[in-house]
Amino acid sequence: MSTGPALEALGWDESRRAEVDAIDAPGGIPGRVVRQDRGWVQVARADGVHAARTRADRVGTPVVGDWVVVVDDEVAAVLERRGVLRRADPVGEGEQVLAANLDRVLVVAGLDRPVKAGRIQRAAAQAWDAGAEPTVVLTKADLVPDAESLRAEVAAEHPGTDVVAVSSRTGEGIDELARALGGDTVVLLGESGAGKSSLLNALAGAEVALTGDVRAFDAKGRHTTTRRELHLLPGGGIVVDTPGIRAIGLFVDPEAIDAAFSDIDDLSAQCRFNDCTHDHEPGCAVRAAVEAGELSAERLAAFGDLHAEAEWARRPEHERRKRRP
Ligand SMILES: Nc1nc2c(ncn2[C@@H]2O[C@H](COP(=O)(O)OP(=O)(O)OP(=O)(O)O)[C@@H](O)[C@H]2O)c(=O)[nH]1
Ligand SMILES: [Mg+2]
Ligand SMILES: [Zn+2]
Repeated sequence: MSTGPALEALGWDESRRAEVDAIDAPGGIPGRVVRQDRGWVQVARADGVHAARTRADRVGTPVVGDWVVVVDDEVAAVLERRGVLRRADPVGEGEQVLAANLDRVLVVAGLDRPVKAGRIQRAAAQAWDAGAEPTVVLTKADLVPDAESLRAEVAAEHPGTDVVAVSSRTGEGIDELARALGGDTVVLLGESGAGKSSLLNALAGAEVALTGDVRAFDAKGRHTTTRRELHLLPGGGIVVDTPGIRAIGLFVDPEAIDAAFSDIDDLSAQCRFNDCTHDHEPGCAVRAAVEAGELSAERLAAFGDLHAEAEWARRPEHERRKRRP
């Protein structure tokens, strides 16, 4: 079975070999899912990209980023997921897994429109939940007179989260970002028209993804990118482009929200009660910070709202039907 440099470029980690060896699949070929369809996946392997069937009763639903073992053009096994990006299932109950084995989430927002704090907070919580680190990427820096001061403003609004400003048009900030990504597997999240696919192309130095005219989706609500797909950058680095989604229902562990609001989490260590809800308890260090003007009341409210939403999403369907929060 060949692995070698081709698999390493896909993010292969030698520690996975034991996992592959433990699978009883003679002639099994390891590879990484780059695209998923109903009943099929496209798998990048040492010998190129090949389609493989997936039978839900045997292997569940492999997602983009999964490592799989293929036998006779069929997925025989999915290797252990080291973290998944997920959301509340938009149709059914519980969670929907979007991608697996990610190192970093790029939260993409265009500077051609107001940067919405809520989007960044939600995506940051999703990132930590996936075991990945969030980086906010403000695109279209070429469209504003002072991108650096906008970047600094957003960074101040989201303590503990890296924020960079780039232009896919002029190339500003792209090389630095590419270097920071190294050989990581990253996923691009952000609303339609934010410039995710343009960023992918800029990082790749080639037109690997279709990009769209902003006016097209303003008028029709259309998305240029219609599926999640994993791309390899020529200089290393693995990027999963996604379609912009209008709103996501959060499905994360509470700790992921705490990680996205590390400033509040740090303060709460000084609250008098260790189960303080920062709502009415005496000796609350978080509310004290709001009163002292050190923490914005909006940020504290957003923190509470996300916790409530995440808790709600985890309740069983019959309970959720009774009452909305
Ligand atoms: N001026 C400028 N325009 C940009 C930049 N990045 C993207 N755009 C433009 O923004 C529009 C949307 O870009 P896309 O990359 O298609 O956006 P997307 O986030 O992939 O959108 P969806 O695929 O629909 O989710 C296109 O018209 C791009 O040319 C940039 O850095 N500067
Ligand atoms: Mg796109
Ligand atoms: Zn408190």
